[in-house]
Amino acid sequence: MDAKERYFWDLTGYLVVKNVLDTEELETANAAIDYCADRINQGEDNKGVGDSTFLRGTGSRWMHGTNLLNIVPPYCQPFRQMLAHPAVVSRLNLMCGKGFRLDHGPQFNNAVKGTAGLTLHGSGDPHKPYVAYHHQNGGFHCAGVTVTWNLSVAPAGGGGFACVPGSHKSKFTMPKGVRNCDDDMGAVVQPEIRAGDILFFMDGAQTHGTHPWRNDHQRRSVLFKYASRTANRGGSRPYYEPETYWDEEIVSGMTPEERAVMFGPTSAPKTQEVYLAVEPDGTVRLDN
Ligand SMILES: O=C(O)CCC(=O)C(=O)O
Repeated sequence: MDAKERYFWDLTGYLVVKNVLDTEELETANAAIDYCADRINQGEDNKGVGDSTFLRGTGSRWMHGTNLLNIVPPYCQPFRQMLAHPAVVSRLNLMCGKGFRLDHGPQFNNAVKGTAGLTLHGSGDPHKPYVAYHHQNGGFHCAGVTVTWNLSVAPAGGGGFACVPGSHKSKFTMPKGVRNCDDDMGAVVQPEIRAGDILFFMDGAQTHGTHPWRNDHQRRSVLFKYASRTANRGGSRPYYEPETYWDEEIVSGMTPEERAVMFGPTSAPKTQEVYLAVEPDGTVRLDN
């Protein structure tokens, strides 16, 4: 990561690195996606758009139940090569610190002409210290960074990844029109990303989402969700349930309040059962 990249990353919260994959590598990765394309699911129309008009479109498309690292060889190879690619390691060592790890993914995000966008999210709102961005001693740190490998071009204005540059440092609540893109005040950018480019973004710290896909060709993006060594982003996995994180016999018979502190770490708990409060009379209760 050179000084120019460092400046852009710190300023905006994202970075596009060009031409990481050559033509042959792109062909191989696209052939691997073709191999398992019948596993692409399409969700309900407008599911992730909330009350937005701008983001509306047909259902989002992704591969469910298939991890691209685990498809039959040789098709898994392109994705295994992406995992600890030098272009990734050299930058993540600085962005989220040495010892970073893959938290979840890779996630294949697909789109065809008319596919809906995704409401903008992140920006540390509400503040999540475990994936937030901060500076200390002349360096920076972001505990949640996603690296997107682009297997087809996303022309500027054509849809796909969109973000609010600088939002990882914002001190104020995001206006609704920015979040749903109906009145984005010019704050939202959908950068051009060409096939073979990789995108780094501060997933969690920066406001981001997707714009509807307007191109005749498919969107083909593979998202690797990395975290700092001690951060944990994925909240939907069984491993954070008390019975898995500990052993079943250790948590068996615990009260809901005792069990609340036995969940494994995650920045996105998919349950209210982890929150506690103390009543005025000193009783500890689940806070939901
Ligand atoms: O598809 C994308 O590029 C962005 C997806 C997204 O918003 C996310 O992974 O949180």
